[in-house]
Amino acid sequence: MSTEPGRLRIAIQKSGRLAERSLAFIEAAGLRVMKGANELLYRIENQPIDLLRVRDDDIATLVGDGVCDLGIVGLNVLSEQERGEQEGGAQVLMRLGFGRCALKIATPPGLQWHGPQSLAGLRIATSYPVVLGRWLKEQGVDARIVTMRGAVEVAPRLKVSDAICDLVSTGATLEANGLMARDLVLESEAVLIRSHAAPEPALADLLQSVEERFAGVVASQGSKYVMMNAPRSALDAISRILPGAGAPTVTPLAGRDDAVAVHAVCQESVFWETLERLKGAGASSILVLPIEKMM
Ligand code: PRT
Ligand code: ZN
Repeated sequence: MSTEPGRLRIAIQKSGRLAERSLAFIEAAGLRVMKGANELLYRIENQPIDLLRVRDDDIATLVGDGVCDLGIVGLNVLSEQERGEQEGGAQVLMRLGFGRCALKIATPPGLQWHGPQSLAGLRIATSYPVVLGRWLKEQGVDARIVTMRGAVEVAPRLKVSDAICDLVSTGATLEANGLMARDLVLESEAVLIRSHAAPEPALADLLQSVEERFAGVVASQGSKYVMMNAPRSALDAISRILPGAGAPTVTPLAGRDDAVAVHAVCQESVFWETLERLKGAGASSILVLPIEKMM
């Protein structure tokens, strides 16, 4: 793979479930993606950054080996390939809030289930033998792992296995195959990973600024800007109600000594119930606004 010096490299999935969302995430950080003729490599127009578009299975290796500085990959894929720091593995910087799914144990409904112990002595088909093996060990369960590259959900019907361990998002695939979800092995979503190898010295500042922008995109995703008027006497009560907010900004209201304007960034969802509680505490003219950028 030919890569140029003087440019930061980010590995992303070329096509598949994470591909579009990864590009959208990068663009949300103000990096303008040029979709050129080169299928393998997209350039960022306004920064010396290249996007390497690859199979998701290769992302952790590219970042672990220092070929790429950053990567976006499913935590499930990363956990399966985990190499540890001594072997040059990659470091998870942050969860990105998309590509959510769960690695679950599922069985035919006829199998009696009393918890993970029910898997003892059974055959479990999966594409995640490493993660499953680790989980079984933690649970103290001795079972046989049958590794399959795909079509795991048909294994029990083909009598290849008694149970499966597979990714689930809506659950439709399990249902279509007459399987019941029984236990959670790993909760997954797309994560940003970083190489342990230091970047080229000239790119260190750029790498830090990209990481900060990405953190800003993640932080702004679930956050809301909340504004209201409130009696001074209710400030303590209101601060306690605001979900995941630091100290709110309090400013005087013209011509009113008893009331103030309160502004706060809430890191968690602001529900109708929250607004009703704020109102109950004396707040009025409550506004909840989306946040576009945050740093
Ligand atoms: O070509 P490449 O190797 O890059 O891609 P891939 O085929 O290995 O992966 P891809 O594109 O299918 O998925 C990429 C990543 O998306 C996964 O590694 C997960 O991190 C994430 N993801 C999120 C999912 C799902 N949701 C998901 N539902 N990956 C797979 N599935 C499968 C699931 O296994 C099931 O068989 O989709 C099927 C439908 O799920 P239900 O529950 O909605 O029916
Ligand atoms: Zn893959």
